Amino acid sequence: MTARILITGAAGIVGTLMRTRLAAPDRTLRLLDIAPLPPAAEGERVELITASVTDEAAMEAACEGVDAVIHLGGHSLERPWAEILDVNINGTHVVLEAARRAGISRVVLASSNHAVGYYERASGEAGDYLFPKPDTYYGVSKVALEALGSLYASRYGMDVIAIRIGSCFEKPRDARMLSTWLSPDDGARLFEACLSTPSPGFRIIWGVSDNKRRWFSLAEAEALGYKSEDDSEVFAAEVLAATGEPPADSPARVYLGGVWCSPEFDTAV
Ligand code: 15L
Repeated sequence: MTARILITGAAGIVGTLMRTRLAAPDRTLRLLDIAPLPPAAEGERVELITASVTDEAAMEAACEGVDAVIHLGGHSLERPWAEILDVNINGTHVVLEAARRAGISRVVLASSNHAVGYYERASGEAGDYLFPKPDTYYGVSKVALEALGSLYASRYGMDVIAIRIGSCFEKPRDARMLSTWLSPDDGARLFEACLSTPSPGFRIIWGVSDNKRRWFSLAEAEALGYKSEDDSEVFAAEVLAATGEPPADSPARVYLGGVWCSPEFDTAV
């Protein structure tokens, strides 16, 4: 059991879903975010830090006495290039460098399906280690995050796992998410596997539940000990009745990244 885990971006959607699920009696979660974090509940073993992942001194202090880092921090949606560069790309460097200086050997990085969003679904199951094909600046930042993770693993011998997360929400929200959904409980199972698997070196894995409509490989995640127990199919009727299926030729249906591949996601115009 990893005793003290630093979670960046802990006030975000995934961070919030993981806060209760990664809690354990013999573990302290050090939660860091620039946004306000709900105070500790009765008996909850958490330490709360308000800081940006781009703040080198704050990140160095946050890494003291930590056994592993789960880096979820950064913009989770498309933003103008300067913001992505600063928070997502530079911020990931700051986090990895702070972890290295503190002697932390295990880092789990939140990558995204948008690192490879322009792959067409028609090309078959998306394997592990798919070559980058980002759909946005956000997607580019996730490719950079993976590259930084690889560098820190190769150069410093750290164990770094980048998870290309599909869609981690309480429930799938549209037809695409019936394929890309990572249930919160499976998310916790996946993070636990990433924290405990012995000497993984550098890996890129998919973060997805074993959905009947799944597009992404589970092989590399399962090789680390992950076993999904959820399937979005239980929500299929409800989701399709509420949102329907987009037309077959729309980006939402053609690409792994869905609507992120449409012109309205171009922040340069
Ligand atoms: C992501 O990477 C986003 O952070 C999240 O908000 C979702 O949009 C998700 O991808 C997705 O593709 O569903």
